[in-house]
Amino acid sequence: MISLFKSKTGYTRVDGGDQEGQIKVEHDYPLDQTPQSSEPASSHCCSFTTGPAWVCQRPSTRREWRTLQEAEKTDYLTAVKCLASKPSKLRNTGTLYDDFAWVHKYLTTSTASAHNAASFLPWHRYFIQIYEKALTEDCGFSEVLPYWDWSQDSSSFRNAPVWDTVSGLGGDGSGVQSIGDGKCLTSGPFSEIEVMFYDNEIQPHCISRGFPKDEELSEIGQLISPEIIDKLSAEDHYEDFALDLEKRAHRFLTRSVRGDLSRFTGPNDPIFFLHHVNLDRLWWQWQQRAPDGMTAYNGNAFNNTQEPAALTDTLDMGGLAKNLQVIDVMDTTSGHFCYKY
Ligand SMILES: [Cu+2]
Repeated sequence: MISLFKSKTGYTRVDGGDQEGQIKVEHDYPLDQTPQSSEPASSHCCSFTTGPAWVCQRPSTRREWRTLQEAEKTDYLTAVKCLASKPSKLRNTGTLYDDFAWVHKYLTTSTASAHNAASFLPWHRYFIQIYEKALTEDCGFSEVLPYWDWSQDSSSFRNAPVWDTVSGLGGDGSGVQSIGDGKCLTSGPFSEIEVMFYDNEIQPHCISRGFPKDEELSEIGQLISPEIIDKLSAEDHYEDFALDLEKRAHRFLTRSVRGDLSRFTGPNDPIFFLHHVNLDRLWWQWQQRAPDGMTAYNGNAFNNTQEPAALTDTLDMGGLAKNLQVIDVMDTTSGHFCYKY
């Protein structure tokens, strides 16, 4: 059985395979030819003894936005914009860009609703991976997802480099009044994009942001100060760590950007993804540190159930990609994943 691999971001095909995992063949393996398997990805990654297998040989490294070269930032922004020129894979109308907002909103009605629950981190880990795959396969992106370490900007939110109108994602809305207490972006790479969904409605609109006043921003910034993040990362139990991360650091962005981010169609604003890659990074770091980090998973399974969380819980992607189990996404260097931070 073969899983999802691409050698450009570190995947390597291994034919045969002995204890050292000797490499005999090495070339790209197109993602769209990925054999579908109902087995957990991890079960056919690393315990292979005969026939070809693909292993994550050289994980790619996701980097912080401000460490990217200008050309790398441009490549990323260009690929993100490109999603809005590709047709939806889920509906007859709208674009591939809209699909992400649609699925994230759909999730709230799914029986496997992954917010306010243990599944928050694994579901979003898989979701941003699917986003990277769309950027790569549909829009020619050849790098890996960047993240925004907002703790570095906790006391100067407005001046964060991610908001640059040339080499960033554009700043505060400044055009006509739009959805979610925000205004339309009028500058930056995304000022021309029209998105389709707003919460439950089909309501084509500009990307909308509405930063609050500086006083409020500095108050919100305290949720993501380096000291707070360090403290949160020192939690020993998964449930404590995950819920704290979701309810504090995660929500800081909703409150400080507003506009599209104020509803479950938040992926309309591309900052959503840099934000979630950072949350994933904090989880990844926690997994490296905690003694049982690669298997630690507990709490409430989903938002709409009292069931205790289990590694066999399903991550429902609403048709955007095949559903996986939580266990499939625990390790970022095996199975469907091949990255680190
Ligand atoms: Cu979410």
